[in-house]
Amino acid sequence: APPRPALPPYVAWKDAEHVIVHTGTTIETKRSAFGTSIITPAERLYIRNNLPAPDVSIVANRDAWVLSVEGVRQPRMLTVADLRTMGLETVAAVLQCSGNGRGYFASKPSGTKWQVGAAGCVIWSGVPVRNVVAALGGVDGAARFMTGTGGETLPAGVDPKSVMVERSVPLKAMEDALLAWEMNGEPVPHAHGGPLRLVVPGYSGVNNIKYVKRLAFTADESDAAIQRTGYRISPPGQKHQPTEPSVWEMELKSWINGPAPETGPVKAGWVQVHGVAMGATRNLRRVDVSIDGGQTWREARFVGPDLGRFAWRQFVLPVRLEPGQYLLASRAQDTQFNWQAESTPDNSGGYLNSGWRAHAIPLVVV
Ligand code: MSS
Repeated sequence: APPRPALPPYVAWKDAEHVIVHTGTTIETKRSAFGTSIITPAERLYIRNNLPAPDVSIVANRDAWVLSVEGVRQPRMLTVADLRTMGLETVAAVLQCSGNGRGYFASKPSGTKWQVGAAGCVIWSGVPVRNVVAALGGVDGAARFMTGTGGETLPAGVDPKSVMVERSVPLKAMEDALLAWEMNGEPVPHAHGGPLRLVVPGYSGVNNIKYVKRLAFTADESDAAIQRTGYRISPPGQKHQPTEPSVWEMELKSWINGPAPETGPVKAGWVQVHGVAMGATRNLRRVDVSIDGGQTWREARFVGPDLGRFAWRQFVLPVRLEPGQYLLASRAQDTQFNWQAESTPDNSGGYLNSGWRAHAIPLVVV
């Protein structure tokens, strides 16, 4: 295999030993590096940039960052300093790239071959979008979508619509959305969207706009390519059509993080099989673990605090294992009795892979 690229300068502070650098704009957490205490540290959190990140000077004076709020009765430019006076909320939420798990689709869709590590569970603090909207007189009557625009400087000589990071989500997502300036107890790192990020809990990564500079309540979805013809669920091998479903809400999903294949064989005896489970937008009811690739299942135990429906939960199942080969799998159930799918239909973008079978991992016991 060719040597992995080194961490690029804008994320030189990441924990190189615990991430996989696919390219300068796609970096994932190793399966074995998630730990068992729910929150993903910034140093291990994945990175995905559709455009090169803006210059780090944008975080020199965080309070001065300006957000334009449009599609409300009294549109206004607000600084982060203004936003800090308008409310405060904290939410634990899974941040997961739409393409997480793409590497497990049989059709080998083009794009980064993410395994499980284009995801993390982090705690955001900021002002609820609904507070800001209320302070500006409410949304414009015609609005059906909430549209966020990234603060990147666009490359010259190309149609801005073809490259800009601008995503629309259904207006109802506003209820849970935050304009966040803090992540895991620190100012949002520049690489993760500081000074200000639009956080849409329950919605896949791409909808969580970094360095957000414009928040608009719009009658139509953005006509940027990333919205119109990007991030849609299309049949394998086909181009995305603007009429196909957009990648918005995430799916019920779980996977096992340990023992991970990359840490090698384990000794016979008691093994603590552990992983994470997310309900996307719903609370979890239970998680089952299998050591025989899904032929038989046993209920695992949740570990640690329940940080709410947008976070993931840690689970464990102690098993006593003889030497041999095993195939570890997990499947989650939400409080509405939905089970995690056995497999996700293949799609051309390789999005939202949540099937338990594809995420199973081998374990060698010696
Ligand atoms: N934002 C902006 N502004 N830009 C870009 O590029 N990307 C996306 C989101 N947001 C972007 C944004 C994506 S796509 C993702 S995942 C995310 O982000 C990531 O995050 P981090 O922090 O991790 O890096 Mo896929 O669905």
